[in-house]
Amino acid sequence: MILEIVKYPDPFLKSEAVKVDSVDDSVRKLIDDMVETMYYARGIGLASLQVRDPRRVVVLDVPDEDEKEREKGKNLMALVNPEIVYSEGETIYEEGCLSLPGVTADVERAAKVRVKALDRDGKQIEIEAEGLLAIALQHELDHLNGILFIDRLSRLKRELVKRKYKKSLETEERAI
Ligand code: GNR
Ligand code: NI
Repeated sequence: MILEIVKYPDPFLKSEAVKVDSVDDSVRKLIDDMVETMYYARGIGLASLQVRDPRRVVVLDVPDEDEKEREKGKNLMALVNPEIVYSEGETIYEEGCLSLPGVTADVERAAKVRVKALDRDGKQIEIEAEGLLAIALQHELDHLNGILFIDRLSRLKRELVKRKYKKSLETEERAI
């Protein structure tokens, strides 16, 4: 089932997602719906708060750098209760977000991360990532703590991006 994506400035995006007690069928249903919604929206990742669900779940399918056409499902992962256990280095990447369509900005993050989580069977897993996957993991884990990529910008930059976003919403309304 395709779910509606919550858009900024909806206050739900600022809430803190809650830990999942056990990975049961209802969590697997949420994962499946989030995967379907992520592909429908052409995102590389999606966090539960973006579909108005408070449970700590993220899904990702980040294409390989040498991948020309996106191969659906190739790098698909679902993470329950994900936590960053180690990070190193710095990198800057131009990020976007399905909850703030139409705007992007350069965001500074760790270059490498190790993430601990549960998979869809409730099994403990650990992922080591660099490149775009490391960036997307940090972007999605931020969402679970109510943090958007614009919150990682300087105040001036953030105000500029917010103004641009609000302007694009207004023109979108006028076009209808
Ligand atoms: O689809 C997405 N692309 C993206 C590009 C650069 C950095 C992060 C992302 S995540 C985003 C999907 C999304 O909003 N996930 O929360
Ligand atoms: Ni996002």
